[in-house]
Amino acid sequence: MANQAVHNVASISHHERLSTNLGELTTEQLDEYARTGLILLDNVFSLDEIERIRTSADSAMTERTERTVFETGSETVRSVYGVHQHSRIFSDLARHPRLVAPTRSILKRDVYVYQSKINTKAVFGGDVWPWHQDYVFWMKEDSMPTSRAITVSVFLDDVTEVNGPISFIPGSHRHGILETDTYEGLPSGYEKSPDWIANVVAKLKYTIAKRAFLQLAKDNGIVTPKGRAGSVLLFDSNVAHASSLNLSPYERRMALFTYNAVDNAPAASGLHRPEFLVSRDVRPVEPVANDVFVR
Ligand code: 6CS
Ligand code: FE
Repeated sequence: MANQAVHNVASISHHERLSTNLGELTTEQLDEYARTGLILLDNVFSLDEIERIRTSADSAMTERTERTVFETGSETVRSVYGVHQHSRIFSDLARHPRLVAPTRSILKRDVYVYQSKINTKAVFGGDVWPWHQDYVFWMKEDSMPTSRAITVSVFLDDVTEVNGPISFIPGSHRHGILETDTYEGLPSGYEKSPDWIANVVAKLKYTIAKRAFLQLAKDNGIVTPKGRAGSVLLFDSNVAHASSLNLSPYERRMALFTYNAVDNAPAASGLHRPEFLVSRDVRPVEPVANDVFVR
């Protein structure tokens, strides 16, 4: 029996060692994610790899297409959506093993890219994201069946306490959909925009009701994961999160990819939002080579 036990321990640690090499999460990391609804991985990409991604992010942010969302009443870019559908670098990043492997190890399913965006949180003008849960938008707007989706943020700049980090209530994902306030209609300043604009600007259509927020924040606290450019943050589709203004002179660009379990794809017939907000391509992601960004 003892040998068997030793063998088992050896094989588990061997597997863990292998799995961390492949970018999959370790047992401890999976436990942390299950408990809190988020996990920050430091220094996943080198600064040289990030530099290449930044160049593409900046050119995406200079484009003016229907995928570009501006801050209220200004020419400041808030987000650019569908970047994985329109740029080779972001198509490769969306399929990078260092993003896909951790995601698959959590969902334990094949995944596809549901949505991608660059959130710029511009210097001296990047506006707030009020407290919300992402799954509420995907359930109400796209009829996503369950919350088995994960958003992975790649830090393109250092994220600090002063340039608008994302705040989370750890463990809030375990309460399902929280009491929600719904704001119908087009937010002021966006009177000529399509309906979906209320899903992506500072005056969000669905926000967490103050009573539910206060209770959870008091019980669970608030965390604001910070890290160097190249760090990667994974968070659950139901974890409560928000971000404040960027009052600093430092940019806070993030590339965010939402991965959905292939067997959780909403029915294509029910989709009314544009392709750059909810992808119709539900084929499992085929990872690219690990050194795709290494010159
Ligand atoms: O509606 C959406 O798809 C987007 N809106 C928010 C507030 N978060 C999820 C997603 O990026
Ligand atoms: Fe969100």
